[in-house]
Amino acid sequence: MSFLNNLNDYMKKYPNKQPDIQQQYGTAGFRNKADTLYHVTYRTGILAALRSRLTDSIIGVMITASHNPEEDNGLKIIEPDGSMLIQSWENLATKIANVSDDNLEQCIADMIKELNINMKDTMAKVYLARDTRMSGVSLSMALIDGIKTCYGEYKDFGLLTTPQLHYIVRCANSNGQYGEPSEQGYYKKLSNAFLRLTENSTKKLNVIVDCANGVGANKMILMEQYLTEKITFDLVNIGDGILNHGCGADFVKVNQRQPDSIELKSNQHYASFDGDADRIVFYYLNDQDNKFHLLDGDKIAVLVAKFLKQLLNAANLNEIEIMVVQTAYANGNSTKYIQDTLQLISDCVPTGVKHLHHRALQSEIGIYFEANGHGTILFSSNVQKRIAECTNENAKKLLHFIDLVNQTVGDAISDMLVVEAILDILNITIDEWDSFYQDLPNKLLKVAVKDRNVITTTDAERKCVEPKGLQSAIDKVVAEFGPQARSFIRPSGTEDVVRIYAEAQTKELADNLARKVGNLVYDFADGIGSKF
Ligand code: G16
Repeated sequence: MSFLNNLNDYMKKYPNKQPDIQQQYGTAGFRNKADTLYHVTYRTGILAALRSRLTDSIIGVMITASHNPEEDNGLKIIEPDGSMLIQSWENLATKIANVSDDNLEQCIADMIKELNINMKDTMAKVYLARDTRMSGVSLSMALIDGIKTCYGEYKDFGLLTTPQLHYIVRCANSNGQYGEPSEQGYYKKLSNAFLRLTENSTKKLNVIVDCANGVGANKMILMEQYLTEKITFDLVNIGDGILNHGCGADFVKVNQRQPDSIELKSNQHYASFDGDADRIVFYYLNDQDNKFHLLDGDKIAVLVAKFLKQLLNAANLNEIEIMVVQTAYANGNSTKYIQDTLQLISDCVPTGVKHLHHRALQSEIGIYFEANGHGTILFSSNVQKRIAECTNENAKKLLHFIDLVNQTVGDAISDMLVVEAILDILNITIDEWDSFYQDLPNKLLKVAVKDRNVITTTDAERKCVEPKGLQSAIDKVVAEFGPQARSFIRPSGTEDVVRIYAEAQTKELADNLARKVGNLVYDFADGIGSKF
C-alpha cells in the first residue's frame, strides 16, 4: 500500500512471536514483560502516527512500566492536549497489538478506511520518551520504525518523566500557550511559579526524596538548580539500586513503611516517587508515637481542597465550584472529611487516572487523586479567565498556583512543589496536615489467579458482578468486621493479579478482613499458590 512504507520488511524485524499472549491496552496503556513488547511497540508507533494524522496534531508515546519491576515495560499514548489516549482508541490499540502478522496490513487499511484518516495532507508527528529501564532504548527503535512505516516524523526526547512528556506534548500543540515545549521550559515554568507563590515567607525548605531508582532522580537534580534559594532536596535511591525495589511510592503505600534505605528522623519531610515520577506519597516520623506516618494521595487531595477553598474565599471568588474525585481505594475518613468538614462535593470513579481526569474536567475546579498518590488539579478555562480578571493579591497567588500544577496528568515533581508551597503558605507542619483526619486502618493485598479477567465489577469497582456469588460472600465476611468495615476486589490493569482492599476500625481487623476476602477470591477465581 502506498501510504505504508516498507511494512513487510519492518514486520520481519518485529514479528509477533508469542501470539498466545494477549496484549491489552489497560489501566495505563500496554504493560508486560519487556521482551514480549517489541511487535506491540512497533505497532503502537503505527497507531500513534495514525492518531496524529486523524487529529492533525502531535501525539506522545511514553515508554515506561512506571511502578512495575525493571524487567517489565510498557507504553502510554498521549493525546494532543496532554491527557491519556481516548477510550475509543484503547480498543483499536488492543486490536492492532494482537492481530496476526498476516492480517496486520489489512487491519491498518480497515482502520484508515473506517476512521476516514487522510493519509496525504495531514501531519504524522510523534514525540517519544522513555524511563530508565534497559529495554527502553531498543523499544524506542521499534516505536520509531512504526512511525516511519506511516511516513511520520518523530522527536525522541530520550529520558523524561512521564508527566514531562505529557506537558511537552500539550505545550507543543497549544503553540506554546501552555508553556515552552521543552524540558527546560518545564523546569522554568514550575520553579518560577513556586518561587512567586512562596515569596512572602522567608522559611527555607528541605525534602528527602526517594526517587525509586528511576528517571525522577536525574530530573530532580536539574529542577533543584532553579529552586535552591527556597527549597533543597536530599535525593536517595537515585539509580544506585534496583528500580522500584524496596523503595518508591508503590512500595511505601502498599507496605505502609519507609523504603529500606531510609532511616526516619524527626522534623523531616520525606517523599517517594514511582519509577516514572507520576506518583508521590509523603511520610514522616511522628514525635508523639515515634512511628512512621503516611500521607498518601487522599491526604494530598484534602490539603489542596482546603487550601483552594480558603484562597478562593480570600480572593472573593467563593462561587467557583470545587469537586474532589476519588476511587474506591480512597480512605473512608478522607471522603467524610471532604464532604462533612470541607463541605465539598466528591465523586468516586473506577481506578485509572484517565477516569478521574475525565470526571474532574466536568467541574470548574476538579481535584483528583488516587490513594496511591497519582493525581492533579484541573482548572476550567473559564475559571482561569475569571481569576485572571481579578486584581487582588490572592487571585494573583491563585494564578501562580495554577502555573505550578501540571494539569495534563499526575506529576510527582509538580505535586511535591504544590504540597510544599501550601504547607509553607499556611504555615503548618507535616503533622498538623496529617491531623486533618485520621486514616481508617487499611490493607492492600494481591492474589494471583488463573485468569484475572473472570472478575468483573460495577459501581466504580465497589461491587463484584462475576464470578456469581463472590460479592454476597464478601458482604457476609465484611459484616463480621464491624460498622466501619469495607472491602472490594478488582482485577489489576497493570499486573496479572486481583487486588483486594480492606479497611476497618483497627489494623488487625483490616488485615484479617483483607486476608479473608483474599481467600474468597482464591476460591471463586482459581487462585494460584497458597492461601493467606
Ligand atoms: C497506573 C495508573 C493508575 C493506577 C495504577 C494501578 O499507574 O496510571 O491510575 O492506579 O496503574 O493500576 P492497577 O491497580 O489497575 O494495577 P502507574 O503509576 O503504574 O502508571
